[in-house]
Amino acid sequence: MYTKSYLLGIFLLVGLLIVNSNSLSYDRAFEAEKADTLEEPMVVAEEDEASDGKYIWMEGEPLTGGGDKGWAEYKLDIPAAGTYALWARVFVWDGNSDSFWVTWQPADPDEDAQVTKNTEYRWSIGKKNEWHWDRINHWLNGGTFDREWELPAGESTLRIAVREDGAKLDVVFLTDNLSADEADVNPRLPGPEDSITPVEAKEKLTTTWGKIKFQR
Ligand SMILES: [Ca+2]
Ligand SMILES: [Ca+2]
Repeated sequence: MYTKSYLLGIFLLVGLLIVNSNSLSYDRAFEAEKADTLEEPMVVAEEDEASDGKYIWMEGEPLTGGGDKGWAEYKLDIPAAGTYALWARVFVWDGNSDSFWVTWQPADPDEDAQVTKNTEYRWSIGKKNEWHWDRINHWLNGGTFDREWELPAGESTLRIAVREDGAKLDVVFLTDNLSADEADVNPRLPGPEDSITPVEAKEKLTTTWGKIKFQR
């Protein structure tokens, strides 16, 4: 009898974890140009193909060098401690305009990547000459890998800084879906669901516990 109820307990616990991991889903999209702070020479520019007709960049022509000046900073409220990924809608011309620096505190330290040139924070964008969604990665000297951030609940600070001029940033999409498959993650443009107050994920946990207790 003891073994039976013990197994039942394990079964219910596993069930709870599965239900709960499914319910704890959060994403949010926001316009890059609606930064809390925009430091020149990163500026807002207009283009019909950009979401809301605007994007941000350090102005630059194809095939030129230049950059490492200016940044955008976003204060983001994280609803629940967890692991998060970022996607962004971007346009880059070529190999001379296809990267940014990205730091997200408190997961990342308060480090100015434009000064330190730390490759941990270097984001390389592969697809050229076309507006597209790109998973924010780090371009290390040994290869390029998708990034994930372990964040506590509460305020966080995301900084996307110019590394090469001419790279355009339109929309940022924050998600706890860590899949590398764009179709699975389905990054999207900002909509009415992107309220300033984050979704309270804890309510679903309470409901799940209540149901399991009732079944017993
Ligand atoms: Ca450039
Ligand atoms: Ca935009």
